[in-house]
Amino acid sequence: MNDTQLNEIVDAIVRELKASGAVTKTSASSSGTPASPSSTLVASPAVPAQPRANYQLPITNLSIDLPDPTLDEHRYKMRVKNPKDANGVKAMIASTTARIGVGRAGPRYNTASLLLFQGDHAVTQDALYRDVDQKLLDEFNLFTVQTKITGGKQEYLLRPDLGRQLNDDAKRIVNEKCQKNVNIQLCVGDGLSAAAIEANLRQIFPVIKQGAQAAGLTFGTPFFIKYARVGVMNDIGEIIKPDVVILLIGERPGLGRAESMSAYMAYKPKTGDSDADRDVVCNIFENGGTNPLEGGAFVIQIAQKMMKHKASGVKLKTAT
Ligand code: B12
Repeated sequence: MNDTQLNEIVDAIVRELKASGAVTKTSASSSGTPASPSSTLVASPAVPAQPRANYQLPITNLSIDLPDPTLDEHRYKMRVKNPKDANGVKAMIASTTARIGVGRAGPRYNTASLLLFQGDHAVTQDALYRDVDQKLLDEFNLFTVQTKITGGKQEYLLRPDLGRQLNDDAKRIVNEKCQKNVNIQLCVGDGLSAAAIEANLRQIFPVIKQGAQAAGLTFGTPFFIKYARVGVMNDIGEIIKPDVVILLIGERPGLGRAESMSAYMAYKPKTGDSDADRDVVCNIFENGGTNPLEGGAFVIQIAQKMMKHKASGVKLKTAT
């Protein structure tokens, strides 16, 4: 299906919604810019959409008369019509962040649920496809190296194996710039969410650095890895030979939850090590997850434990 056909379908749906009174035609949208029915109603594509140069909207002054579904009061609204036990449904909705009690229009989602899903999906896509803000990396003097990914985020998604290996330049630069044989080597990787790094780095970085120094541990030269997967820790271990590698990395974003970061850790990581040799402090984010300040302190405690038992992952569990 081409863009024109797709837009014809979208416009037909908008006409249907207008006829049913769900949308109204006004002289201008609230933002002052004419709202695009197509951009509101078409499902987010798998890759960021390209601007459509030649397409002219048949309706230029349309606004959608629905409340913002991402606001909490609408996000957690009970939408089941005529429930047998309204309080029971409300209690279930309040007990989880899962999408329950959303109601339906015949066999379909109702419009508010669909828009919420699409809004959340857009947040996820933005987090995944965006790069970490360079200003943030500069604030912490993090130089950037890259894995063997050369074809951008699309290749990153399709080739996790390449994201687990530093490219040759990266190996050389890390070898030149980084202090070797340190106790703690901290690295930051974009992983699957730039937003996660941006949301947490400012808080967690100083806690880890100062925590290490306060514990009398040497803290190596931190750096940033673009297109990073967890397994890249092995290459870092081979070059720097630290006791513990800590990799702060963006977790796979959930729908509407993009700021969750993990700290993956390993004792003397080396080629061939697997996740069984690693530990993870996951779900690091403010307001609902592991607070980044606490997360940083926890990471240092685990690092000390790893050094004490000379082990990480499953071996550490069996040693303690
Ligand atoms: C995707 C995922 C998986 C996938 C990983 C496959 C892949 N190639 O991506 C699969 C299904 C294999 C998996 C398996 C497991 N997972 Co898992 N996983 C996740 C998830 C949803 C996202 C991870 C992510 O975004 N990583 C970042 C990206 C950039 O990393 P990556 O390099 O692409 O992928 C690596 C990591 O994801 C890592 N990994 C995934 N899970 C785990 C768990 C542990 C303990 C470790 C050390 C590493 C690890 O394996 C991948 C390959 O190296 C998280 C949820 C979350 N909130 O983080 C849970 C999560 C990390 N997993 C968890 C667990 C418990 C497991 C299992 C132990 C479950 C089990 N009982 O078998 C196994 C063990 C993993 C292993 N390889 O040994 C827990 C960890 C809790 C904790 N603090 O210990 C989490 C937080 C889920 C949860 N809330 O319970 N997992």
